[in-house]
Amino acid sequence: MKSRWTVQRWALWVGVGALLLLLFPGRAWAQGGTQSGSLNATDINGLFGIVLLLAILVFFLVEGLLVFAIIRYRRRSNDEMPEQVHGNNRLEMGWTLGSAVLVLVLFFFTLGFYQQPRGLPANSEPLSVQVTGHTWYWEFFYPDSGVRLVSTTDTFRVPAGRPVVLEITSADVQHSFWIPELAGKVDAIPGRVQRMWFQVDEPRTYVGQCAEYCGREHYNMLIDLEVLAEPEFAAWYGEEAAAVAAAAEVDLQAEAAALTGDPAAGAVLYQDIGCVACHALADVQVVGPSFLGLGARAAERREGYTADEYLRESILHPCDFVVSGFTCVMPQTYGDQLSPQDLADLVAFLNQQ
Ligand code: HEC
Ligand SMILES: [Cu+2]
Repeated sequence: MKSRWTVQRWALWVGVGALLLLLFPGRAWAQGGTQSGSLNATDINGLFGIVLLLAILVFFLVEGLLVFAIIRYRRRSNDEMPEQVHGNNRLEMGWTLGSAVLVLVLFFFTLGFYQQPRGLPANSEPLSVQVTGHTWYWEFFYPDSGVRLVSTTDTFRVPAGRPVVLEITSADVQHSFWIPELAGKVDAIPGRVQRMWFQVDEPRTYVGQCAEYCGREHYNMLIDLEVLAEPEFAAWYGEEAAAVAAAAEVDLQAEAAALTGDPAAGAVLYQDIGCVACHALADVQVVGPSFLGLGARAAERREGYTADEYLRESILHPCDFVVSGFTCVMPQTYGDQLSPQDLADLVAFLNQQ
């Protein structure tokens, strides 16, 4: 009687467990990593499939032999004494070599996988993002544009159909970057940069989280990833990048205005960065207007601009105001090249002409 009760109790617990699994599958599945959203994840899952297949074969082999032995060599009468065996060289060699071969096969497949993700698909234009773990949020920095996002308030956005290369590090303690459906997890270690990449072809959202216990709010270090179709990504990214550039521009202008310019340093810049190719100091017109008398006329050039403001604007945004008789062929990228001090020096130099 007692043993049957135990069987029933086990059955009950197994049933309750299965029910709980059915009731709360939500996030648990998303973290399983068995659905693949990216090229890399497909490879990881392929590897997982191979390991699983081998494990199943080994399971049935071992359990089969066990059941076979139990039945075939069961004790048939009370006074029966089975044959006693001590060691079997052939068998032992067999299972040692057999397992060694299995391990080698697994090693071979795994090695192939480890090498594969280091190379990006040929002819791709990857997007680079620097990922930094902080207690307790993720920072995503796009070095090409200066766009910076934080996981607590922003959605991490990347384009579909293009590899995204992540350079992962940490600003404080150890974290681990993990978006289960996209790729393996990569530890974020202070003072070290680890690279990984993924490519998602269909626009979709994914969730990820820190996978290394890092303190009180570790549970809350979540990542919302949105993979956008290329045109939508370009639109969003363009806006963010423009906002960053505008903010940098405001800073550059304000910082340059607060500095005292050195005309001698400005004269050197005039030569070195090539203003001299289009502007002359004497009364000769080259491509652009001569700088002769510029200091005196700068304040009158544009309504509402002081001489300094006009000169800074003319260097940073030459095409916003075009001197009559000229077309705007002046480079519009000086804002990216010049430091606030450079700008102040050039303005001081121009004011003296
Ligand atoms: C490729 C030729 C080219 C180069 C290089 C160039 N400029 Fe110009 N620049 C022009 C032209 C053309 C104009 C007149 C049209 C306009 O206002 O945009 C001009 C206008 C200006 C003006 C307004 C002049 C006025 O009389 O109001 C300033 C100031 C100026 N440039 C400064 C610079 C400085 C400083 C550099 C170097 C950092 C530089 N430019 C490099 C072509 C050039
Ligand atoms: Cu963590």
